[in-house]
Amino acid sequence: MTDPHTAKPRLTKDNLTSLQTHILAEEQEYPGATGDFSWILSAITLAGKAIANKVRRAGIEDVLGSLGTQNITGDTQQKLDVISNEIIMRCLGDRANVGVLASEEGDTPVILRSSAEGGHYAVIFDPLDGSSNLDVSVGVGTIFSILRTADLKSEAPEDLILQPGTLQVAAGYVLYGSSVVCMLTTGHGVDMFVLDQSIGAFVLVKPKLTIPSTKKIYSINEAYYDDFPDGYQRYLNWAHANGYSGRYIGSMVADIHRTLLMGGVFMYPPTKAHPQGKLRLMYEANPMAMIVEQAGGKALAEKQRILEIQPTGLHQRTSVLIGSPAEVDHVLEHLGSDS
Ligand code: P6P
Repeated sequence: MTDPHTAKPRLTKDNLTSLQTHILAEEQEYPGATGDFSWILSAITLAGKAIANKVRRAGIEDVLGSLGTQNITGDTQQKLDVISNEIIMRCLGDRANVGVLASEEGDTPVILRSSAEGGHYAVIFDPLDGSSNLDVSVGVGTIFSILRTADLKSEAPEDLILQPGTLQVAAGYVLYGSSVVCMLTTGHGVDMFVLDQSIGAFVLVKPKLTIPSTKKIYSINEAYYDDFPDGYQRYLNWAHANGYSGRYIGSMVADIHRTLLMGGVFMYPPTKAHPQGKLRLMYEANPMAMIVEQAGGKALAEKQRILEIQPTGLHQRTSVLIGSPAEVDHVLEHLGSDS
């Protein structure tokens, strides 16, 4: 008689599987899992539900518009940036295994508890990516990356988190769009969940999602065409001549989500304004790179694998070339000796 507690869960399209159930099932499947992830992920999804509620009521409650302040990376802070940041800090703060929190909205990482006190993980996040689009109801999102810190001897905040993306133990995003979507990987493929408002739970809709290998869609802000390195200009000229469509939302979470589901390539190359690229390595590029690679895609900074970049600062920027393997290769073919 099979023990019902150890039998491998059978995921069928008829199952109603919540994110928590799915993570617990995954943890049973992988030796050594201690339930740590489900504890942290339940805090992140709780924050996602609370932020989704705020975003959905943005036009009703006085949470739109900017605060007139800038964060350390020079971005104008929207009211909801700060509100979302506070929600995430409050949800994660009481998770006893979280030692470090680091946010796009915070100058430096926050140490909650040392490794000796049980703080074994760091959560690094962009609380509301794309928030400048909020006033016009364009999809925005929370991006998060989870690193282990237990094995590190240093207690210096930055040392604890400046690890290459290959060491992320989990990554994901919550997209606040026409539906609220959570995309998650713990290193064993990518799973997509949608918030069912009627029961207040993220339910599994696409287990082990894979990115289409090819699709004639490129996603880039072509306004900067004249600023891009020659190779990107050569690629764009080739794409224009080969029947490609341009799709650019200006919100990384929404652009990456479309690329994951439909295929294509998303790029933010170096420009005069951002010679290193605009997007942030630790809490935008790394988590997205882990998700896309786990879904069978490619994620590069020029020609280097994003996940292999050794970070030197919490807010450092990088160029980004992410998407379907065949589409990333088409861009690489045109970069030639540029970089
Ligand atoms: P641009 C949003 O401000 C963001 O950080 C990303 O979400 C997005 O991909 C990018 O900047 C858009 O930048 O220069 O095209 O407006």
